[in-house]
Amino acid sequence: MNNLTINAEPYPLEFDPRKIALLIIDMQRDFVEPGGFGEMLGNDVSQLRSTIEPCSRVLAAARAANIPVIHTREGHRPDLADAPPTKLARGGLKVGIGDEGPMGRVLVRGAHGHDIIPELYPVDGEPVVDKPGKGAFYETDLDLILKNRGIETMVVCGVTTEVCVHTTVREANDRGYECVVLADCVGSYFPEFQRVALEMIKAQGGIFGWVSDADSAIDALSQIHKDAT
Ligand code: TIU
Repeated sequence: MNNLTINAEPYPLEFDPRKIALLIIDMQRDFVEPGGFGEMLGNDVSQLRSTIEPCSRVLAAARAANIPVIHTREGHRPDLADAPPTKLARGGLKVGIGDEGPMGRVLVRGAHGHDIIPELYPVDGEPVVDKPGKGAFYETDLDLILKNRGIETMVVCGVTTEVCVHTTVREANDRGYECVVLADCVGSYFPEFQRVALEMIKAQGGIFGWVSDADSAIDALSQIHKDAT
């Protein structure tokens, strides 16, 4: 099958439909529901909830196009051995990482709050990458998973735009992947950070990626014929 394009900024992104994946970053209760890590940090988590509907439409389009879908979750082992002491201490939180919160232990694997929200829950065959850091490549097998599937381009959704999405897209860019971040499918607790974070990605000719939106991505994905992947 011929290459396709996604309408994006700073210019349309051409991709090989056999080499594209959807990456959904940290759409966990801990970030998008009250009582989780995001709220413990002092944030209004309702700021992120507008991402859920467009994300779920892109997820459905990716599944229909039969392209790989990979989910990530930020969090730690129950013994916290993979959590840097500096991260545990950061912010001097009353209820912080590893402590018991309304949704179980905050940002700990296996806790209710750590899991992905039901609206975007992975199905069989969609890898879930558990990451101890903000970047999805740091101390994970994401790069191996992508290489094994021949992935070169990623459509990126998730939270938060200026933290885990930015860190991951920067890491991906340095490894030679091309990322297109969907503006309405990524969210920040801070409207100003959302705006500037997206500007930063696409500035300077797309210094570390592209920016598009759910409808444009769905348009492009809908052109992928199921049997071509
Ligand atoms: N606090 C914040 O904005 N984000 C995080 O701590 N993690 C992610 O972005 N997933």
